[in-house]
Amino acid sequence: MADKHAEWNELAAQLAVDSIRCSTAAGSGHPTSSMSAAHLAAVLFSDHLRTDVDDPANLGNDRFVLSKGHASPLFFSLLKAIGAIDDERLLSFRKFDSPIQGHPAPVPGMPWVDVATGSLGQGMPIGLGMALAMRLDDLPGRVWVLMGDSEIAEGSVWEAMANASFHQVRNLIGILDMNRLGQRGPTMLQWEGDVYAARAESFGWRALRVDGHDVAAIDAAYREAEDGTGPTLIVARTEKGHGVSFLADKEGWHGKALSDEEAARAIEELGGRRRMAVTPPKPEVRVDREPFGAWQETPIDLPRYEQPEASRKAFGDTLAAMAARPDVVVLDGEVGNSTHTEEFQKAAPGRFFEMYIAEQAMLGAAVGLQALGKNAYAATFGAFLTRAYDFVRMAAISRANLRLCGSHAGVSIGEDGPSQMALEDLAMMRAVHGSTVLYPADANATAKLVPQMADVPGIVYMRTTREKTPRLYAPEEDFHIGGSKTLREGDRVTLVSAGVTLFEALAAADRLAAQGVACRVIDVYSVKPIDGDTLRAALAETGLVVTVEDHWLEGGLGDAVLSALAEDGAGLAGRVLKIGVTQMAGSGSPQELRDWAGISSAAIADRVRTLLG
Ligand SMILES: Cc1ncc(C[n+]2csc(CCOP(=O)(O)OP(=O)(O)O)c2C)c(N)n1
Repeated sequence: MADKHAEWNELAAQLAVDSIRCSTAAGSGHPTSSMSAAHLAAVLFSDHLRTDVDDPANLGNDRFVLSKGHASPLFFSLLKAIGAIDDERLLSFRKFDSPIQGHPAPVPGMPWVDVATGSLGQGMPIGLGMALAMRLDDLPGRVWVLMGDSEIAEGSVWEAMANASFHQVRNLIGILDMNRLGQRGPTMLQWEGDVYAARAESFGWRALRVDGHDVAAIDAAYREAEDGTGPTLIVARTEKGHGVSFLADKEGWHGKALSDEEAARAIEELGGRRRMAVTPPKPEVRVDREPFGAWQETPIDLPRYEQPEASRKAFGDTLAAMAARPDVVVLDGEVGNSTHTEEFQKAAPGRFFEMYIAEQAMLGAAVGLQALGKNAYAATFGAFLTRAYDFVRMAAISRANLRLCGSHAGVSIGEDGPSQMALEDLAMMRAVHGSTVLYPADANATAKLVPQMADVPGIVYMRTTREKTPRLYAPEEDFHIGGSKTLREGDRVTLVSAGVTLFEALAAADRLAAQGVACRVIDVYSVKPIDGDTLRAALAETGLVVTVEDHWLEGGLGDAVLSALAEDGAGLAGRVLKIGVTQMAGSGSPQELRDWAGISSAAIADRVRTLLG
């Protein structure tokens, strides 16, 4: 055992030295945040984390999530120690075009990273999703999440911890690197480990307290945490910059690389460079990941609608039909009877996760589930997805595949008033890199699009409507991402809309037709990618495009249309008018509110008549 201890201590020193070397070479980075966790990481990667470095995709591997992503020098030094990368690669840290980026991300050349981190407070929700995925697949793996002590002020950590104990997750282990300091100085609780432990226990976790530089104590805590009795938080008292006299527990060193001269002194104090290599324990099982789209051909018995129905209900019904696909899992934020994910819950209760009113934990868990091969749909009111937007942003950096649904769009939700109205959701989801944004108008269009969401890479968002809308399309009608439907063929003006306001646009076209104004009406159910060819042709042929949406004018459907018209610099001539919500709504009936907002058929027809003189 003494040999083991010496080996772990040597490895910890090497990790500290390499963290200094790579950050000094880069001229930036977080060496002291890495050094505090060097012993914790050395013991974990030498003897506890069961992973095959040559087979990082193996679903049987344990998972390590560096929630304090700024400690990337430590992580990349670990990758060097286990033979995943060489020293030259390590020293490419933060250089242009290197996969060894400022914070870990699953970029090409970096298959040992499952998810991007660096926005603090995300690792625990993601780890929870991974742990749930392992349970679904009956895998014996564990998930280890390394967090900072300033980081743990994030509410998302506690959302996930409450959900982990509620969902009786047994294979999730948090390691709290309690080094007393944050970015600009001391943390709220500094070294009050008992308080962290008591908080964890009150959230239904087991808490273990250790000296985070005592390898024997760390090893013992890991062994205890591995017994599978419940989620465990290891509260490890550490020193930031440990092992170097002028760094240890000193303020003012966060996020600072050492100069060459300081690095030389620090490395000398740490006992110089080492060339240790370790092999982590092998995973118990080897399980292949299914290739992307493996379940695409599964026959799905789609619902068919003959009567008016709400698109949110069609979303839920279609999800229930998709339970036939074993890869599909669904999460909801305690509004399943509003979003209608409850239909999936009835069909496949074991693959439904009620995350309660914890939208950040819900989206983080969805990212973790998809990282281990699940096809995760998550839903809540569109308005409440805004509070988890940072998770969506980071999911894009993770190259995650997420299927999101926001119900209760626009002023059309009616009486509940503005706190429940999604009026920013199209803008926020359009702005996500590589995203797809869908906004079907009727139940049959919804039923056709929900399954397609499952097999598009990246983040796919569907906006649904609260109220029932008329049946516009036959169940046989085909819809595809990037497509549109031209519902009226007029040549004086083009009305472009989607979702609930499409019906107002159609009614406006009827009013105008009665006065001899022939309108073209286009349903852009695919807001991103949008059918630019059809829109450009419409502007060229009618000279006037009017967009109508139940969303703020900024960033929504109208701006999507404008972008498409401007896309190829074709020098199109014509006029464009955007109609959307511009005033803060109150309560009222859906139709009253659409009239008031100026997005009803009468208002649209008036605006068009004025424009046409
Ligand atoms: C959500 C979020 N807010 C702020 C930051 C900027 N930031 C990076 S590291 C850091 C301090 C983290 O302190 P701690 O969690 O104690 O980790 P340590 O570096 O001390 O180990 C801050 C505020 C961030 N990355 N993410």
